[in-house]
Amino acid sequence: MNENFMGGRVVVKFGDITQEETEAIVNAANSTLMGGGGVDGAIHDAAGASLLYECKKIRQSNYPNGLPTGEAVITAGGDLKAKFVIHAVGPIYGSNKGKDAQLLSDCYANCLRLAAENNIKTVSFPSISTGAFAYPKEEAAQVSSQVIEDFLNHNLTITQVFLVFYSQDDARKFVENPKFS
Ligand code: AR6
Repeated sequence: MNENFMGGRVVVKFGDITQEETEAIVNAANSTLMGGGGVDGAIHDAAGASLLYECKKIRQSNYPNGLPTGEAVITAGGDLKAKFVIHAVGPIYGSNKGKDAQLLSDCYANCLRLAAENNIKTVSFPSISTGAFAYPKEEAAQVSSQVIEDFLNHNLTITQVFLVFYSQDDARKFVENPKFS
């Protein structure tokens, strides 16, 4: 099942994001940038040791206390097909004093901004925060679709955004709850 929005600029699919061939893939990281479980673990495994090495350098130089929630940084893709990985820290649902939606939106916006600044034309996102960080999938769909639409309406560098869900059921939950106009 591949569902399209915005005239094909947004494609919803299901699969393993480590296999995507877009120029960049997004990692749902945590503030340590040192890897973890879920999609973060899968991306670090598939990319190889250079990813962790670059993340350590970023921590040392710019974020000694960790990458704040809602922000994103970019590294090379190591052994991945994608040339770049954009590492974003999503909100842990319910622990941000009512600012979960804003922080999730910031995450997507910062990833898209970094992609455009690096002249990246195609980018794949996992469903940030909807695993270990427990963001309800239907709510996340409404937040992510809105921020992606806003961004793409004002930016022509990025030609296509892929939303890669790990199951058909998760992809369906997105397709049934988007806020695209
Ligand atoms: N491809 C695509 N989607 C995936 C894959 C994959 N290979 N693996 C999992 N997902 P999560 P979070 C989906 O927990 O909620 C990590 O330990 C998964 O089904 O990976 O942002 C980090 O280090 C879910 O819908 O990320 C952090 O500590 C979505 O990816 C923390 O978890 C996100 O699930 C981040 O939690």
